[in-house]
Formats: sequence, C-alpha cells, structure tokens
Amino acid sequence: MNAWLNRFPLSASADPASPSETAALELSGACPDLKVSLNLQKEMGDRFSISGDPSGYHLSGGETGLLYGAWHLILSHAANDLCSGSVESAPRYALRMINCWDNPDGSIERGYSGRSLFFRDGKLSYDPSRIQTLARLMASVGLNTLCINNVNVRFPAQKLLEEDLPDLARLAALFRPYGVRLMLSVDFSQPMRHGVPTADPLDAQVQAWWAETARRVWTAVPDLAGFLVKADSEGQPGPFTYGRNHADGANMLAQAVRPFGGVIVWRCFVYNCRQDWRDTATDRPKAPWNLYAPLDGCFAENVILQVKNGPFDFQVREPLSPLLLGMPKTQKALELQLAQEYTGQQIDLFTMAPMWKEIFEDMPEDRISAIAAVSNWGDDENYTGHPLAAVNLFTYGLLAWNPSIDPRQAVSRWIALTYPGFTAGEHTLLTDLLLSSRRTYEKYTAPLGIGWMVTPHTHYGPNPSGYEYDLWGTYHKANHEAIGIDRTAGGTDYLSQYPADFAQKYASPEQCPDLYLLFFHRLPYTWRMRDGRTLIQRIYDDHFEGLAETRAMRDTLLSLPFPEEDRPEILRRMDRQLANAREWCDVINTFLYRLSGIPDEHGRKIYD
Ligand code: GCV
Repeated sequence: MNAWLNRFPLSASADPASPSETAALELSGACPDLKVSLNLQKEMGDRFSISGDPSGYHLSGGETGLLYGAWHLILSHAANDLCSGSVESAPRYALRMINCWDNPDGSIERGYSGRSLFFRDGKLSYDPSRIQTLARLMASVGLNTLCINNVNVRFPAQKLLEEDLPDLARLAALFRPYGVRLMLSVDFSQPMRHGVPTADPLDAQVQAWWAETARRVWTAVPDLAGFLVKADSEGQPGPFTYGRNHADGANMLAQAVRPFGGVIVWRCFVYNCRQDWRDTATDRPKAPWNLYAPLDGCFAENVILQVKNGPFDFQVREPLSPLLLGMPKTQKALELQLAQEYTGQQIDLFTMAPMWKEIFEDMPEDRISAIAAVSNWGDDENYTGHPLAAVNLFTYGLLAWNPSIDPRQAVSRWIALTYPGFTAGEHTLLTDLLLSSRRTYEKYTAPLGIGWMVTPHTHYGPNPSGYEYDLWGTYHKANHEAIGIDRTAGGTDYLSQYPADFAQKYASPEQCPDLYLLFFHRLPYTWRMRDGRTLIQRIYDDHFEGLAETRAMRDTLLSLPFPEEDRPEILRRMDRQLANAREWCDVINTFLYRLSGIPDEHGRKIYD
C-alpha cells in the first residue's frame, strides 16, 4: 500500500471520538518523540497556529484545526522540514470536497482503481479499517467533505435516503473523528417513488416531501454536508420536465435542507447529449453559460453551482469555463477530475498540479467559494491503481487548502513522504518526470486543444473519427484542408461568453496561444505558426516528441529504486503507456496525413 500515510500507523486500539482527540492520537502515534502541547480554541474552526521549534511546539486550533495542524507537524517531521518559529494557516475554501462516482453494485463510473470502497451488492458494505485509512488520507491534506455516491443516481442508490439511512449514519460516524462530513448525490425525481405524482419543484407536495426527507436524513446524520445534484443531464431527471428552470429546482431543495445547515451543490454539466452532428448551429461548450448565466442572482444562499474547469468535459486541455469568470451574484465551486477518464486512466502518467496552476492563473481565487474533485480511488490495495497517481489526490488536498501552492513543491513533498529513501538526485528526476507528464500526454494525444479523439465510451486510446458523427457535440471537423472549430465572432461566437480582456487573448489565430489554437480556430494545415512551422508539421512534431518523451520516461522509471511493492506495477503500467503513446502517435499522424496528403518534413515514418 503506497498511500503517503502508510508510514504513520494509528494504534489499532485507537477509537477517537472527535477531530481534536484524533489530532492527539495521530501525533502520539506518528511522532512519539515530538513534544506538542494542544490548545483547543473552538472558534478557530479549521484554522491552526503553531509556534515553537523541534524541541517542542504549541499547536492551537479549532476542533478540526488541531487535526490539520497535527498533520502539518507529522508530515513536516516525516519530510524532514520541521521549522522553528510560527505558522498560521487557514483554508481558502470552507468546502473541500471529493465526489465519488460509486454505484451501489460496487462499480465505479470512470473508476480505474478497482471497485467501490463503500458499496457492494446494492448496499453500503465496507471494511472499516479501509474507511479509516481514507478518512486519514483526507484529513492529512485538509479535505473535509465526501460525496459517496455517483451523481448519476440509479436504483437502488435512492435507498440511502430511505431504509439505508441507519447504515449511512454508521458510515458517517467513522468519518466524523477525522473532520470529514458526508454528502449524498440525490435523484431529483425521488418523490415519485413515494406516491407523489410529480417532481415539479413548484408543487407543494414535492416541497413537503423533500422537507420531511431532509428532516429524517439530518436526524440520522446531523452533520451531513448537503446534497449534490446532476439534473437534466445525460438522462438524469430535473426541473426541465416541468417547464421550470434550474434555480427553481435548486432553491426548492435548498429550502428543504436549510434548517439543518445543509447546502445544495448543483452541477452545471448540462448540454444537449443528443445532438445531430449535421447541426452546425449548436456548439456544445456554449451550453452551460447559456443555461446558467441568465440565472445569476436567482439562487438561494445555500446553493453552490459546481462548474467543471472547462466548458466541455475534463479534456487534456480546455480553456477555463466562462461560468467561472461570470455569475458574480452566485456561489460557485470549481470541479476537477482526479479520475483520469480522458487523461490516461491511471495507466498513463498525468500529474495534474501544473494544469491546476494554469486554471488558477486564469481565475482569481475569490471567484469560487468551494472546490470539488472526482475521486481517483478504489479498493485496489494502493487505493489509486497506479502508485504514482496518488500524487494527484495528495496535491489536490494541498490545492483545496491553498490554491496558490507551487506545483513543484507540492509534488516534491509527496515524493519525500512516499519515497523517503530516494537520494536528492532521484527525487529530482521523479519530480521532473511527474511535472512534465501532462505535457507529454498532451503531445501524443489530441492536438492543440481539439480534444475528443479518444475511443468512444471507454475513453482510452485513439479513435479520431469515433465521436465525429455521434450525438455528443464533440467534433473536430477535420477535412482534407483544415481542422478545428471557429469559436470567434465569425464562427459559433462561444468566445463572447468571456470578459473582453480574457476573450482577446484567443480572438485571433495569430495571437491565440498555440495549445488552444484548434479549440478556438479552424485553420488550414498549411497555417504558419508563430515559430514558422506549418500547423500540420507542428502536429506531427508534437506526436513524435510525445512518443520519444514517453520512451525516455520509461528509462527514468527503470533507473529509480522504487520499493518492491510499487516497482512491478509502475513498470507494467509504463509499458502499457508506451504502447498507448505509440498507438496515438501513429493513428493521429496517419489520420491527418491521409486527409491532408502533406508529408512530414523530416521524413519520419507515417503510415499511409
Ligand atoms: C458521472 C462525463 C462522463 C460520465 C460522467 C459525466 C458527469 O460525461 O463520461 O461518466 O457521469 O461526465 O460528469 O456527470
């Protein structure tokens, strides 16, 4: 098991009752040689302050603040960087969430690390010691909210609000001492399972059903964080059926949960998933803004709109979703995806911290009030399938606490905690490799922001025409002359959804950053890039480079002294990544060569 806290066993007899008690236990278990006096100041909440030096520290904080402060000390101790002086720390966001897409049958939608840690055979069923490890993993990096079930709520997940409530209460009790509050994804049409003839949010019977349901649920789990809702999206029910808008739907639920301090996290991933590919008037990335921006200011105080980082769906590169820069009168959460659905499925390496840095460079931190990420864990022994994919879970916690973290420092800290035996040189090699892995993956997959050249449905491996004549609104429209979509004023006008200064960066193909070029522009293969290369040559070069970098990555990994429990798995997955990179490189280059008829200037092998 390669989780970073594997080296800090909690004593088997320990059964903490509260986060502050957990803090004391964790410290005494992990750092018996460290003298720490704890000072509980409830009003500090998640915040903590530390003063002292390695001969003794004073740690003050609220119930959870002490826990996060304790982990700060434990991890600093383990990474050999305990400091003298004082530290004050407060999280940027109160809600630091993980969303699991786990189904009651134990499967995980877009899960790449085994089966669910919570569900089996239609109900909650778990190993308490693994739950404790998960809770500790979350607490150790300051994560505090966990939605355990899939946003696609399919029967029998509804039972979590019904006869499975006592089981839910038992699970919540396991997480509570670690400062982790549960959340549930709910089915908007659930009242109809109980004799209510409609799920219309303006119907009094519906409102009464949700109010009574909230009362029952919060009686069983008094600190439940709230409900997460995917409505009117990819087959999920929602207010549209009744001619109502999403503020009507979200506010009705918000009213039901408000007496108990609950929030409604309402997802903005809504688009027409039955588009006709012949329809050029519809441009999928425009959908979230068109739907939600007019509703700014209409949502209740305890509603948070959860917005994916890009306007499509977690592609290797997308511009920032315009919703994240707009809707000033609405609370928003940024949604990231740790599960590597389109980004290598925890076979290929894809370290996300550099990508998140770019997101926060485009979006001031105060535009959002919460943060969420789709989980990348499952019941594989090491939790994340690929041992090195744990870096994304760890660094996400650091980011949720402080979005200005430096990606290099965050990744380097995870390596120090996970592979403490590495020399400084080995440590740097792995840090560099992980930090460059996203760019490498990007080079050998879909070019220059175009996205969507993956194998349909599984989303692993190349299939450039796979989605081209399908219903999902994800087209590249490559023909013999050109590729890409014009999303400027002369095209679909998606660009106008951004503030003018932001839009300006992308408006002309001459100025648009290369990596976003084909997201915003349709260009001939002979287009001259700023560096003098033609567009097609740049695409060929990227693909050959991506493959060469993957080969080099393999050599580096082979040279590193990973512990025996990780090494075979890392190398096995690396071989699969290399095969995948080769496939992508050859398929994309061949696809575009066959269309364009333009050979590689360097005469490298492209199949015809
Ligand atoms: C949970 C994409 C994924 C779906 C996922 C959906 C979402 O479409 O492929 O598996 O459903 O996003 O975020 O709701």
